[in-house]
Amino acid sequence: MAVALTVVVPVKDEAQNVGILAREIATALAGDTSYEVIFVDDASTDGTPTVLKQLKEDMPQLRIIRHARNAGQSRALRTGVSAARSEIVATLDGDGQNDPADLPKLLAEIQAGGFQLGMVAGVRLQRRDNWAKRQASRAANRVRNWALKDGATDTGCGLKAFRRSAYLALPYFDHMHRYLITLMLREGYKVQYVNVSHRPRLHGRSKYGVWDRAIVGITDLLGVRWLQHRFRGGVFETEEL
Ligand SMILES: Nc1nc2c(ncn2[C@@H]2O[C@H](COP(=O)(O)OP(=O)(O)O)[C@@H](O)[C@H]2O)c(=O)[nH]1
Ligand SMILES: [Mg+2]
Repeated sequence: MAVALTVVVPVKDEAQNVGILAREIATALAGDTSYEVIFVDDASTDGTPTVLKQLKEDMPQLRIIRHARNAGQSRALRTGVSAARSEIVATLDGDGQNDPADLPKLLAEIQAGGFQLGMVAGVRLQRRDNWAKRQASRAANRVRNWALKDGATDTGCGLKAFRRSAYLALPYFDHMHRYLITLMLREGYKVQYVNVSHRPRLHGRSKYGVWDRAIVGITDLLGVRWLQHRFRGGVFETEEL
């Protein structure tokens, strides 16, 4: 069965968050849109699998895919996008910090755009993270923008909508989910931005620390810069009939 939209949610140890989030997604998309929701459980060690299984009993749109071992957020996203039954895919974080009520806005934008619009990216106007994370993120963004010059202001926002085929053609590497905007632009796609809300994490803890993120961040920046240079610009091809 084909659907108009697939919502992909990567989760690692979010037992207390997934139930609330799944219901919020269903509320946000109730109406005309045919959709499915794929939770990609990245080998959680808490009660996440049990909660998801229970949810599925009264949410027929729900699909659960489980990694046999922990493989990270980028890999979980790719697993979900690969499994999606629609060309338009939206993503959001599994901890409830992104508000599913923003999904219809992103969906409307990506549907209204032509095939050259690769992605609609959420921009969190007011971050609801602690002070240390906000400062670290601000500093990281400055370095990132200096190195990549792609105009992205909030690359870390989990709320995004894109074309499945465009996403699956991007080069894959661990942590690539932080560079999706850059990678889309590199292929010659346009990226549009939509302001979205952000909420505090209600349950569980963040999976990323400030320092581990900074260290892999430097290697990633160098790698992504290299990728930007080793490219001749996007090509949209036509077939002679
Ligand atoms: N699949 C998967 N998801 C992860 C992993 N680490 C974090 N996530 C998910 O990615 C989202 C963002 O992570 P979070 O810890 O909230 O990061 P923060 O908001 O930047 O503090 C949440 O939905 C997490 O459950 C991981 O190793 N694998
Ligand atoms: Mg979070």
